[in-house]
Amino acid sequence: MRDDSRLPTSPGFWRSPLRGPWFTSVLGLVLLVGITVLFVTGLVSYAAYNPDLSPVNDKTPDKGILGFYLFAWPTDPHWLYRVNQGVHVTLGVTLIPVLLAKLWSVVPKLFVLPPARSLAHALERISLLLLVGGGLFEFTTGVLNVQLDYVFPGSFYPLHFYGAWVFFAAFVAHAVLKVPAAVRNLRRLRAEEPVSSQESAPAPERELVSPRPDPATVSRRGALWFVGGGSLLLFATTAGQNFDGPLRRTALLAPHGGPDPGSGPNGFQINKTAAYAGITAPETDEDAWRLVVTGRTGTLRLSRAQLGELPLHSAALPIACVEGWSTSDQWWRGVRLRDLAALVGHDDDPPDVFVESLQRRGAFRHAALRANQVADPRSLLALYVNGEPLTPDHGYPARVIVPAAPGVLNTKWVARMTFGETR
Ligand SMILES: Nc1nc2c(c(=O)[nH]1)N[C@H]1C(S)=C(S)[C@@H](COP(=O)(O)O)O[C@H]1N2
Ligand SMILES: [Mo]
Repeated sequence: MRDDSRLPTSPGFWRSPLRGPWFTSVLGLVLLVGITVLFVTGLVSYAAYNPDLSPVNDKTPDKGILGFYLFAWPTDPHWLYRVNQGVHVTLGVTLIPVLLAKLWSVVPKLFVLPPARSLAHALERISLLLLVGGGLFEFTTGVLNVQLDYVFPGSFYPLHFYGAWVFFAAFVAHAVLKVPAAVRNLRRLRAEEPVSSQESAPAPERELVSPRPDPATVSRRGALWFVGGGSLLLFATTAGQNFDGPLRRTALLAPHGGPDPGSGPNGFQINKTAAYAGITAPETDEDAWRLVVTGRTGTLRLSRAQLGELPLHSAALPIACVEGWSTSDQWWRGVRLRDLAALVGHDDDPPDVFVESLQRRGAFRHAALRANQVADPRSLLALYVNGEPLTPDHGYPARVIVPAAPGVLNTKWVARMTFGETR
């Protein structure tokens, strides 16, 4: 083999004394746990949209067998989506330094020549490309979606969803091959063992060790603290977006420059403003706006004043967005969805409902809710929040709020509700 240490294909090119089985094994085992949690919370998050209920809820209609695990999303506990999505996004951001350090620790392997020594070796290297490419792809699409607010209009969901399956399949194959060795390495090796004793490791792990290491400038343990410190910093500047009040201001990495929610009863985070959604004053005016409710016995047209005369109920529920931010519980007040169903002939057994907004464009202008969500006494067509009428940005004249559901299902500026239909 050529040994020209000016080329990255030569082992002598890579000089860091940090590289070796110990460093790679520690980072690998952290990612084993972390990425498994990301995958599970990601799948759960998709199920929370109730995609099999209606095509309008489903952003990946061609998923086929990959939807095998879907289930009717429950309404309890009411913070279910908030916690799931908070974990998914916050953990994903926190793991970025670990992922980068892990890739750095094995980067010499990407350059090893010949590209394949055998069929088995070729397959292993292809799976590594899927693993590295898939990992970078999932983390990048996730961060861009959270930070830039739908940079890939409509296509974020399929990219992130199918990417996750490719990545996780390669990840499982990799874990099956490597975890036993990683555990063995950590039993056998101590952090600061010299490079030479790490060289006694079995062949595949030996490839990580530089044959001509530079003198150390930091210990392996020190390098690990550095990576962990980076993760801690990201965690501390992201986690605050799951709360409101002073904690939210610690979320320096959460997207800023969005609509200012202001203060007072309606002063919690806004996703899309009324202006952005093209909702204008005349159509939401007291005398122009009617809620059109359709069901078994026909269609009713109700003004906001008529809705206000129906029995009103309160529920303390959060808004929890797929992007990872959420609010603490807000006090919503309005008409129970199941009472609206009863008005149009669904008295004892509330069915599914199709909800449409005044909004004319945009992916979230309509949504289907499942019967169990309609039946929950906390599910409301809200007219008030925290004791005040809804502001235009939070959905005036009326919006849906359902316990445990993702933000997307809480349709704002509702114009029409059709019971017994999901479209
Ligand atoms: N009509 C309509 N309703 C909508 C949306 C939308 O774009 N249009 N966005 C949804 C999303 S993604 C979220 S997270 C919540 C946010 O509600 P908020 O702006 O009151 O906090 O509204 C939901 N309801
Ligand atoms: Mo959202």
